[in-house]
Amino acid sequence: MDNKNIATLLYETADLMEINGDDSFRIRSYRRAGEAIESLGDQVEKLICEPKKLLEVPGIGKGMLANLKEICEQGDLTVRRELLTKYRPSMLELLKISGLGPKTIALLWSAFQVADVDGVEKLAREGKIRTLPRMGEKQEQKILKSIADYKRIAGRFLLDEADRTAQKLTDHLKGLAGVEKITPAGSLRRGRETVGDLDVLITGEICENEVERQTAIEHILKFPGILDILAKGDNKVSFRLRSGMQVDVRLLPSDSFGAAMQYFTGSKAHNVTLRQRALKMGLTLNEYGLAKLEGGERVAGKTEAEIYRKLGLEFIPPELRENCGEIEAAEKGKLPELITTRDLQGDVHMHTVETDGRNTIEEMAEAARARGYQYMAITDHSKNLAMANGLDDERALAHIMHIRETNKKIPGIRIFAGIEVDILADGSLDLSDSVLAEMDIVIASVHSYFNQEPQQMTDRLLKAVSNPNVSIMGHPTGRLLLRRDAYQYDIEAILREAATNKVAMELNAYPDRLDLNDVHLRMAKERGVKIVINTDSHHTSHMEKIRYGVLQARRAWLTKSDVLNTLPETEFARAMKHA
Ligand code: DGT
Ligand code: CA
Ligand code: CA
Ligand code: ZN
Repeated sequence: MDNKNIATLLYETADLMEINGDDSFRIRSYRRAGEAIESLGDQVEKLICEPKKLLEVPGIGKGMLANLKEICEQGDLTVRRELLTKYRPSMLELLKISGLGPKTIALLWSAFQVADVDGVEKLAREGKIRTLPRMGEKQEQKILKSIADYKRIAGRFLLDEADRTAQKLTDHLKGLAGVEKITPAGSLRRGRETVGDLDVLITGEICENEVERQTAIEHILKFPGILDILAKGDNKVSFRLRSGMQVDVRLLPSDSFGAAMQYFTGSKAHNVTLRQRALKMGLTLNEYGLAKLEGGERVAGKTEAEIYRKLGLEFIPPELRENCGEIEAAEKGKLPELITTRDLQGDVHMHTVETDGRNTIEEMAEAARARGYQYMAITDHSKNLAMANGLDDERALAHIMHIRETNKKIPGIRIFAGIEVDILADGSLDLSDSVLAEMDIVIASVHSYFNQEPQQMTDRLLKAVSNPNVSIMGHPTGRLLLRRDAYQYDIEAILREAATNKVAMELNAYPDRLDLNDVHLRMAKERGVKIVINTDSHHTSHMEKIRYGVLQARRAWLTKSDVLNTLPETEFARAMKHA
């Protein structure tokens, strides 16, 4: 079990103990241990044989160590299991709903013996929750909204988690003789921002006959972390992982692999339109191939490219397959030449130990150089973000000096001096204009007062975008995928102002942001606003997440010329100064 799953187990245990009214000191010790393990560099599973090292971690004492041993050996904790027999496992799901804490859940349980999402929703609709102490109509409405939000996102996963799982599964399958290709399909291949279930296709000799396919399926089912098997057939197996993610694996003969890839990559809407097109041409398209309606002779199926060609279309990259005009464009030979990761010359939003990053300027620069970038920027936080130890004017100036010195010391990459400056509640910026003017790059971001009225938020952002020092709007809608909605404002108005002032919009590639989204990126492009794709790295290991940003840019039909950090160093530097 990895650290994240162990931490989740500890948090859940703490929540269940709170529902049970246990000692608050004990509850806190579980939460502290969970937090410590989440931020641990090494895996607990490995450290467990060196208990001394674990005991050095703040928040882990002898008692907790015994718990960790139990988790590593048994996959669960006795306390948690016992509490779950006293209460209901569905309470763990209720805890995921924002606004429903352990205390409220305990109250609902003792008053109504209700402990599941649908049950609570029914109580709220019937106006029964307002009869409880410290509850009212307002709380009831809030709970209903939270439940609606929860139902919308439940069972979906961030792109990088799906990607990691696909990678682990691929590694697991590689060992099997007779497997040739293992490819993720579905929403992951299309680069959607979140993934419902993981679709994986396998081909190779082992898929050619029933006996061997069964051998392969038995091997697949040895994948660690499988919680339960949902379906098992002749050429397909579905299972659920402990993380909650569902995985569908299909085993296919190589002569129909292209057709299966096309079908299972989707999207459904794209496939439906494509099939209608085939019918008009006297052809049928399904997961086995493209064939003539009359007589059934097969005309394509081995590769996707062949299928699109036979349908009179350019090859459509998976990211565009959403039935949003791509088929018409492919017919006319007018698909855009989509941006690729190789086009990017730099990553210009990063944090260091000076604020809330984990690495030094040198370490970040070396990691960026190793990726082959021409340039990068250090953009630490400003003082309004006190939690992150943000910079005031004086420290910001000293930091610029430090960045410039490091730039001289490290050859082979240009390190720009930048800042991610907070946009304060009234739209003014958190540092003096004279300090901002010293920067090569100024990213302006909202990190507070997310709930302003749309008009107030629009005015606030307009003011920030019209500050002549601002080069880029950071993570422009502030959403956190599966956690927090975008803040509301008139994005049209901001894009108009940004176009006038030559301020670029960020596409923040961090997988829980992916902000701007595809729709807004297309809007920006249409209005002549340039994009900068950044990782917002707080650690050298985050820089690879740039590819999720590129996937999102591709889904928005962006080309190299839409994205500023494809420019060579000097031109990019000029663009950041609106020159
Ligand atoms: P997800 O899992 O919600 O993130 O989204 P997808 O796109 O991965 O959807 P999924 O897993 O239900 O199905 C994978 C692909 O299989 C989908 O993109 C297109 C194809 N597919 C599924 N159901 C149908 C269908 O009823 N008709 C057609 N033409 N294709 C389908
Ligand atoms: Ca899927
Ligand atoms: Ca699926
Ligand atoms: Zn930020």
